[in-house]
Amino acid sequence: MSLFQRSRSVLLAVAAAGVVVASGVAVIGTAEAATTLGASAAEKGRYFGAAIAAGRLGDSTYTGILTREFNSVTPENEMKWDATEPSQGRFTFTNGDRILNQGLSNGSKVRGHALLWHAQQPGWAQSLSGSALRSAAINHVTQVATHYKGKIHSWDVVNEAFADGGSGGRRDSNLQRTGNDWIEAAFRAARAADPAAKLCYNDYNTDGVNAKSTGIYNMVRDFKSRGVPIDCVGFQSHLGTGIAGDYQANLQRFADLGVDVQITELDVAQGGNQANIYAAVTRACLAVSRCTGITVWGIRDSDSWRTGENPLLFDNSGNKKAAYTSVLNALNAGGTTTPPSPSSPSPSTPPQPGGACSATISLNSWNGGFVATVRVTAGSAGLNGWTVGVTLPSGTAVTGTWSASGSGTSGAVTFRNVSYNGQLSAGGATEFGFQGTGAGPTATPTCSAG
Ligand code: 9MR
Repeated sequence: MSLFQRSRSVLLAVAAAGVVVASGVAVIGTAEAATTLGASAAEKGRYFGAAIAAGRLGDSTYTGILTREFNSVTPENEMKWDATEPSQGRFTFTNGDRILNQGLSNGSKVRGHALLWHAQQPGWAQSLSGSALRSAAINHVTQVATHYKGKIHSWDVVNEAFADGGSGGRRDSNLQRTGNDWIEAAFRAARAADPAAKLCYNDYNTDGVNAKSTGIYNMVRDFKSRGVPIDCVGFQSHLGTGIAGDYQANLQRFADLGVDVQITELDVAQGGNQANIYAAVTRACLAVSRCTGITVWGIRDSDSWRTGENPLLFDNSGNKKAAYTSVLNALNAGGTTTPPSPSSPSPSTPPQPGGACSATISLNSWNGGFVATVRVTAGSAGLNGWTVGVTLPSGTAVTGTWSASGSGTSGAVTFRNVSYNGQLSAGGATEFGFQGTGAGPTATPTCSAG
């Protein structure tokens, strides 16, 4: 279980018991409404997050609100290409790690933002083109996703690649000029580097059914039909003084393609409608079972990139605004739907082994490769060590394994537990994974003790 999964189960367990922890005070009783955004969202199986800046972590008003209210963080700038690879092949993760550790130490999820984007590229990448840029970009995805492997809830793998206006097509950029398949190449590289992270496409001006959101919808549908690994779509939701009437319907049509949806950068211009628009976004997310969380793009108005627009939930002094109360009320009032388990891919019905153990496999495949997640479940006696056998189709080769020790790369291959996951209590389960080239295995794996 990764750190964030562990924290999430703790949060959910707390919520299920009707215990709300706010400002260090535990309030017991099912009738009590949650008093923070994160606790209330967690009761609905969702997260409520904020974009944060490493440079503000020394401000105690800021971190006080952050740790009290939010259970997800996104680095506002610290994991972007210019920040993480300022010169080619030299990676700097100091500030990204500060955001990561701030989130993990508070039991929060961490959204990774953003592996590839036409903006905020380092100068050296801006001056590249063609195959040199393509390989540099894919190397960037691989290196950054590998550095954060196992710790990121969702990655914005590609950000803002579609054009505004009515074309519904791609935005021109140096990345786009390397070939239309740059987005799927990025998603495949991200999956291979961090199989546990949900992989999102993220964009703005997509907050309703329009030409741009439909262009993205068609890309996601195509990716799903061809097995390109994509798990989620981020709707930035930088909103003005109105909200599209079909905001929720638009989220739902993406969810119906088989991806999660997330509100990733919410902020709303201050005006008569600010509180109502925030509430409408919150209700829309709660009404779509695959809408797994909301992130606001900053904490106090003074932290916002939208200088002078006061678009956030806390004023410059850190006081809760009317918009805050309206979001909290909407969270407390709503949400009869629960998002699917975050541990996907995993089988929906757990196996009930009669023998020592059993194993099931789930695959994320694409043309030419796959990532396999194998779930090992102990039988009625518990286990002190396990071995899983997998038969690979001809032409398939294993290229990497995690949380198990593999033997063989083609044909009949076996995987044994590593030191920390061999002991399973009766009925207990653990997961390991491997990736490979060629077609993924289709036969049920064998499992034996020892
Ligand atoms: O909030 C970010 C701001 O501090 C940066 O200067 C800016 C640089 O382009 O990026 C802002 O964040 C953007 C996000 O990464 C992607 N969607 C739009 C956000 C607001 O511009």
